[in-house]
Amino acid sequence: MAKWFPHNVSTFGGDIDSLFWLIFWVGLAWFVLAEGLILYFVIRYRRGKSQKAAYITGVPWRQSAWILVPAAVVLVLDLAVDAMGAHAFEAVKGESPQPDVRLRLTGEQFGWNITYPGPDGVFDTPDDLVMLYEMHVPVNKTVAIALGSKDVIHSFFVPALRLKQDALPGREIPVWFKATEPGDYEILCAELCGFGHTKMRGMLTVHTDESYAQWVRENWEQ
Ligand SMILES: [Cu+2]
Repeated sequence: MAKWFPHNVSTFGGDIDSLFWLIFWVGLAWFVLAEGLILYFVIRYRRGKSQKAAYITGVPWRQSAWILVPAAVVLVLDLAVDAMGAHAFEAVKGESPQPDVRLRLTGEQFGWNITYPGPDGVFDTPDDLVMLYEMHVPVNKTVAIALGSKDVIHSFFVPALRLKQDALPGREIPVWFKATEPGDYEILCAELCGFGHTKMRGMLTVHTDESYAQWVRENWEQ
């Protein structure tokens, strides 16, 4: 069933997938139980000669239990999922590891602007390199992204990295990842942002160390 997902190529992707399956199985178990009970009651208490419909006047606590007990169980399961997901949350949204590559990513109707600080390592200097739709990173290196938006809310989504983060105008949100396999992976916008939303796609190229060095040589130095 894990074949539903694109192949995971990020260090925290496994944690995200485990969390997905945990929520999936808990949800499925409740779905089967609830629908099963409905079916059982429909058949067991169907109209027949032997039974008369009861008029329920209400016995507050005994009947409330039908709501309160499942609500308590749902709450306990919810807190359990939170507790089991804390590790994944900490990995993705907590303190990011020391970055090897830093870049700025700005969503715009309808594209992704990717800015590299260039050879001097400082943003907003003449040697910055700005690319549209193309992100190049080395494999097994920590990439730190300062994510923003020029206009409306977008959402940076790379399914293969199990990484999705809204991009908000007027705010810079830190995002990080470490890709574990070289290849080309699709970048999508996961927030309906206007007429060209579906065309707001880019490509993340994860290079081997040598091919990243070559890409830097060919693109950073004039
Ligand atoms: Cu968008």
